[in-house]
Amino acid sequence: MAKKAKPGTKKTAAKAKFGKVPPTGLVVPLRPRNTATRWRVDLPRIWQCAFDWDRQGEKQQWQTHLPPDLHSIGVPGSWNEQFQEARIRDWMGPVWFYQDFLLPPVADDHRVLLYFGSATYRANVWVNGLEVGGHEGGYMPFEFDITDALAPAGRKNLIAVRVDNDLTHTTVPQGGVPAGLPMVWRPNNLPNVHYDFFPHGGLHRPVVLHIVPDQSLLEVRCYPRLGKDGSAAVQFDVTATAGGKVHVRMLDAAGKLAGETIAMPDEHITVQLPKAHPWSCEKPHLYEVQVELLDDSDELLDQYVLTTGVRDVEIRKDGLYLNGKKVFLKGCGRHEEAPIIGKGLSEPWAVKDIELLKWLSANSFRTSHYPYSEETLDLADREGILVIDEAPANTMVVEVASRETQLLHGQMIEEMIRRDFNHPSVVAWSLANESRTHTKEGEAYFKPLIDLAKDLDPTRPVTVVLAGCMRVGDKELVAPHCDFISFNYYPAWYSRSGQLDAIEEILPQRLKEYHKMFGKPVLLSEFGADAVAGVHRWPAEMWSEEYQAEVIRRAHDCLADLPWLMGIHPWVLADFKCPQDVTRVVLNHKGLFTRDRQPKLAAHVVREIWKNYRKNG
Ligand code: BDP
Repeated sequence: MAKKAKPGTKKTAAKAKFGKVPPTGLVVPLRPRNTATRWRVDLPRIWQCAFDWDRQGEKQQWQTHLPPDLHSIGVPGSWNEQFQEARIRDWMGPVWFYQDFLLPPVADDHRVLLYFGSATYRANVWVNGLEVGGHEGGYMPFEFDITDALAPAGRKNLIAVRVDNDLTHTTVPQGGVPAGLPMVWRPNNLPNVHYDFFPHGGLHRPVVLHIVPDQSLLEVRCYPRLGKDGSAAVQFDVTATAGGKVHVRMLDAAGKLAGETIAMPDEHITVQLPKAHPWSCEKPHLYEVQVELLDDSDELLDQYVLTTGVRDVEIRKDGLYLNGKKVFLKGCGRHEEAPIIGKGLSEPWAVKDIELLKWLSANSFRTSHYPYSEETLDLADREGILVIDEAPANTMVVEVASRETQLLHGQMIEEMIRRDFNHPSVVAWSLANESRTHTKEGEAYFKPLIDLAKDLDPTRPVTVVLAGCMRVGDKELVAPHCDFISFNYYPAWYSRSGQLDAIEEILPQRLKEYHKMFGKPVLLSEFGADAVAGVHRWPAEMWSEEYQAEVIRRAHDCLADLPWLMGIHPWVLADFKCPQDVTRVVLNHKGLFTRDRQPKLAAHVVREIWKNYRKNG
């Protein structure tokens, strides 16, 4: 007999736009490296590009016939700041990139992969006119096997890439979301995104040929576990295009063999380290991991080399513990961007930003509001800086998102976790910043994403950053599913503007409320004030360096004794470019440093405070 539906069930079912988000099992490309079996060939860093203003490029065969109006463009880099035209600065549509290359000699039993560190926001790629693939999402690597599209030896190959930065209600992040909807705080932004950073577009990370053997390794994941007796066991998940024996060697920082194992296909791979050197902020010890795929006669099929660290991370009631020791997070949110290059990778800028954090005595940062380059994470590994790795989802207005958006968001989380899994510096996953987390629909959107992240990585805590400033009296429905609370809050700036006393009066109060409500440690993941460098006012006034410094000093004073406070991250490390809007003077000026990385007064104040602040957690 058919069951009778309970009253109201039908309505709820019809409304259920979001659902479970299973892992897709996608493969994130291994970063191209030279090894005994692999060859990385970097492509030239000046490309040609054409702006597809009418979006007719594909119809007009731009994949094979280069349009007449070509510009030179630096890659990695964004198109927005390399030219003198406002139309190019603000363009969020398709742009075609061209590069040609001659192939070096490639052995018959090797494949040629074309690898992109990232393309913002989506890319379609042709080689010699043949479409080889596409990718959506602006901050993750992707690669295509182009072996069958290549020209005969000695002839030039042409790469054509259509990069499109057009964002809609259903992309991640969203764009063009109409005014009037909740969280669309800056409806007049130009370009039309409602979040607070410039939507740079382009080929933002290296483009590389990776020549790999036919039978090759696809993915390597390390799960370290520290023993109580000073030993460690590192379990490896290795996938390859074909089964074979796997030989894993771990070398310590001095290059000495620390442990090794050989496993048959489908066997568990575990390397025992009798005397482990744990990775920590003070001693960021890294192991080199050499993974080899062998055939039946022990001939080497493929080799991949990476670095990792051995450490335990855990959230307890009162904060984050690394190797059993409490660590108070001092650091900042950041943006991976700089003048002219925009969001293009620049190793000197990456080094400088880590250097600034160390100069401040910081021990951490959040990759607000998208995953950063692997080069940046390597630096964090090497310098002992803890990272909260954030998916590229900012201010998600779930009301206009679709089920496809949720699945796409899930895919981006999966890519981030798979790409960054082996970095010891990454201690937590943040799945989004300031989104709709206090409605039933928001919960239906986020809870499956949290489940997905925990399923993909049971070893790290998961958070979704909450927009504290907007929510007095609202009930957070996503917070109970998170391992710790990340809370952005701007007293004396967005609320009670100009009133420094607001810091002492409402900041600890609000944090205490959240701690009481959820019983979890709380990270103050953003707070602060804009200061235009060179503007001075005493008594301190908004927009002056003194006001910003006072906001930050007072916050540290009044939060010093909250035992469950997990950390303090003033927003933001350096000023960064924003869309045009009446609330922004070209840049967001909440940086402790200017956009060209010179300290404001607040940087000196923070440096003084952090030297001794909550050293024991
Ligand atoms: C927070 C956002 C951040 C903004 C910051 C601000 O998380 O992206 O840049 O406010 O307004 O709400 O400065």
